[in-house]
Amino acid sequence: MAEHTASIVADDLAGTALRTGVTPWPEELARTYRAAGYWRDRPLGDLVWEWAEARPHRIAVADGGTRITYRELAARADQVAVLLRDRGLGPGTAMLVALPNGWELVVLLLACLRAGVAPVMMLPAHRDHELAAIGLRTGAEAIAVPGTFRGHDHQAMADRVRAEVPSLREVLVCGDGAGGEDGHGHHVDLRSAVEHVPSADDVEAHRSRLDATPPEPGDVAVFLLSGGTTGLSKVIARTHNDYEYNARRSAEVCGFDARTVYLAALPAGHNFPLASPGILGTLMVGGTVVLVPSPSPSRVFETIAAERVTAVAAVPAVLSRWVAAAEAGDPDLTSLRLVQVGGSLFAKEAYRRAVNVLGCRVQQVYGMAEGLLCYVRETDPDDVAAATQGRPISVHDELRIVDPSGAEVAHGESGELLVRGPYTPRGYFRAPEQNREAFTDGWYRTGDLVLRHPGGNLVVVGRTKDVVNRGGEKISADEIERLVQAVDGVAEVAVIAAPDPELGERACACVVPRPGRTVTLQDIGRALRAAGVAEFKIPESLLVLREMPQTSVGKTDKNALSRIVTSRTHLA
Ligand code: AMP
Ligand code: DBH
Repeated sequence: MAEHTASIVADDLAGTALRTGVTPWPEELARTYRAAGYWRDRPLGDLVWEWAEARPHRIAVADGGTRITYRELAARADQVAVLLRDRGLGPGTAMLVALPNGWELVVLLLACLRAGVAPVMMLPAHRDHELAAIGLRTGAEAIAVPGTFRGHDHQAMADRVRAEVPSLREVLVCGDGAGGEDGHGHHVDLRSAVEHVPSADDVEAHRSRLDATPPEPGDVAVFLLSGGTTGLSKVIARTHNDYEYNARRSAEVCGFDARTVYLAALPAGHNFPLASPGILGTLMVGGTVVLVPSPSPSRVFETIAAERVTAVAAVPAVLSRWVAAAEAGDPDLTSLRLVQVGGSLFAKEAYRRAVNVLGCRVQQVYGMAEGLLCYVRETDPDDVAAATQGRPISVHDELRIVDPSGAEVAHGESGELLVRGPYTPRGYFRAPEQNREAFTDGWYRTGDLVLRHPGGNLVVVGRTKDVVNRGGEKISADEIERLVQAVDGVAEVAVIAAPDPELGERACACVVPRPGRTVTLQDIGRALRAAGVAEFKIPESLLVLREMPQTSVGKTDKNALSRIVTSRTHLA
């Protein structure tokens, strides 16, 4: 009875709850985007059955021994979507999703889209600190976690997060031991739900129930995280209209088609493997998505050979590991047509080596969860492919390259990139303060320094934003500074990027201890771990100072700190 009531409530939800945090595009631009065919006014969930009907028996998802056809995928997604609706989750609600790559994640994502629940794309590496902050920001009502993954008890963590986030009611666990044995009886057993194959009658009933109350195309389809500029992690609301275009146009630009076998090796919570073109782009064109939970070279090579993978995305740090391993061994990579690389700077030399060793096309990608996607095109000459990060996917992507005063720089000069367009949202979700800094009249300030290559592509030459780009994983310096500031014995702190041969950058904490006190890297690590901070964000080196270098206007001089740290790294 209680469940029945909940389902009625969820099915009737207007979906407006999340809209309040979303900055809409101006009407005039929205009209332009519709007229140009970018925005199709169809919820992403509608596509699931369109795909299933166009190609019911093709393999949509392959993961180890599990192979799922497009029809089975739709049936399972609906099955889980109905479970969500029965739990009171529907349009206007959000769910933190922190599952590792696997077929279950794809089913859950599509289930969310079918039910109108906005998945908040977390990473399995996130911990209490990130989950709670993002849960509060989005008002998430559910969280989906693995059971135990890489030795960490995600179920117990989900319970702790639930205690901190008042809106959070439902814990869905995709793993062994969910909902029973060990005192988590209230958890929803997601594994059984994704594994259950519904009867033909149930499939029809689920489908018509879900079709009756679809989300609005301007609603939030997916929440992505930004490593962005200042403060706590920001959330980016991507609408059905803009994200559908994002994936569809990416697939077109990258030449994905029904023969594409795409390997999701980076965590699917990232925009790159999710929709650039990634998982969504592959499903849209009838290809097959293959997933691995870790991008280790051995696992990736085995999978490429076994599934005849044709396309894969990597960040430079991961790709360099693959290239080194491929040089040392002799993996069968003959099926590979395309390796995409992006997320942080990829050196020209690394590009050349990757092309030689992998023997396939290597495509640089410059993208952001905030929207804008740039791809090198297949027709670009080799020197352009080596030295640039591509160009935007849409003629309606508007780009400005500006100097610190906001004036446009001369052609070929570098400056900060500002962007707006049909899939670049006009503000972060529920973050008016950060939006004042990061958005001007709908223009997103990327914090990236770029210039135009003579051929028209963009070259990323640096950044103005205060982040550490650790192998493509962005860490906000400001967020870590707040945490380190609270560590016992710390008087002052600045977090900077220390150059690293493997990951590009790693976080370095520069600390002035309180008088008579010492602070060690271990102290910082222990305190941040106790605060439930994700491991990848914990500073990996420490510079102890008697006083903080300051600029002439009395701010911490991070350039001076970088010089000290870089010279020390060179000595080491
Ligand atoms: P996020 O805002 O967390 O999605 O991260 C996007 C940021 O990653 C961009 O604004 C750039 O700073 C960086 N980035 C992405 N791709 C590249 C690339 N190919 N080269 C250099 N930086 C990149
Ligand atoms: O770094 C990124 O965020 C990124 C890189 C490449 C991205 O979001 C994307 C492609 O879509």
